[in-house]
Amino acid sequence: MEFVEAGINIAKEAGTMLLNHIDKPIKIDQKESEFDLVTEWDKKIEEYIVKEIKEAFPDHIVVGEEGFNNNFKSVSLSNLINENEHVWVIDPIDGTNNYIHGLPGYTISIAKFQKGEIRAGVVYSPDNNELFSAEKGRGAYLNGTKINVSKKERLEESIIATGIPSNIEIHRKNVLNQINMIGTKCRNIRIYGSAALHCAYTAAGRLEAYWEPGLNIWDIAAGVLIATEAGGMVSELDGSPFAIDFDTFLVSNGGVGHQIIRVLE
Ligand code: LIP
Repeated sequence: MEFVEAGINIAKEAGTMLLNHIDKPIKIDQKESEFDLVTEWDKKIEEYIVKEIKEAFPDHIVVGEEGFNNNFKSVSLSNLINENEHVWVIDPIDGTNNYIHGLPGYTISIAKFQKGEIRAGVVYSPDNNELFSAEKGRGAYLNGTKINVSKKERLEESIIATGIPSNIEIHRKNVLNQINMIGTKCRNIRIYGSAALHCAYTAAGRLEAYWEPGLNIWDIAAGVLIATEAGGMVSELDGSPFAIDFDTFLVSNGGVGHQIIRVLE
C-alpha cells in the first residue's frame, strides 16, 4: 500500500507542475533524431520524482527515461530490475510530443518492481485529472473506482490503439504495415500518443487492445500492472510472454489480443 500511495502523491504533484507550465515557452532538445524529443519539463519532473522516491525510500533504485540510472554499462536494465529487491521505473512525461504541442494525453508513469515483478503502478493524466493505479493482487482503479477490461471478443466491435515510434527505419514502417492489417478488421484505430495512457484505457475497457513495437520498459511498466490487474493480457506481438527486455508489445482484454496475434502472424 505504501508504494502505490507514494506513487499516487508524487504523480499528482508532478501533474500539477506540468499543468502550470503547459502554455509557457519550453526548452526542447533532440535525443536520437528530430522525431525523438525531450523538454526541460521531462528532465525537471524526473528530478522531482527521483528526489521524492529517494527521500521516502533511500535504499531503493530509481531508473528514469531521461537518464537517471539509465546508463546500465555492464549491467543490463533487465538484470538491474530482476536482481534488485526494490526498483522504481519512471517516465516523467509519456507522450512528450502531446505536451510540446499543447495536446491532451500526456501522462506520468511510475512503476515499482520487487525482484523483477511489478508490484505497484500509477499512470496519471493531468489534463483531465484521471489517475489509474494498481497494486499486485488488489485490482486496478481509476480515481479510486475499480476498473475492468472490456468483454468484447470480436475485432469488428473493437477499438484498437497503436503508437507511432520515433525510430523511422524499423519500427515506424512496421507499425504502418500493421495498421493496414488490423485497421481493415476492427471497428477503428486510435493513436493518442502515450503508451501508458493506451494501457490504462485498455484496463478501463475504453480500448480493447493496444500494440506497439520499439517501446521501453518505462513507457509501459505501470500500464502493464494496471491492465493485468483489470483482467487484461500482455504479451509480445507473436504471443510470446511479456518480459522486461521485451521487443514488441501487445496489451488487450484477452480475447481480442489472440485475434490480433493471428492477424499479424
Ligand atoms: C512515447 C510513447 C508513444 C510512443 C512513442 C514514445 P515518450 O514515449 O509513449 O506512445 O508511440 O514510441 O515511446 O518519448 O513520449 O516518453
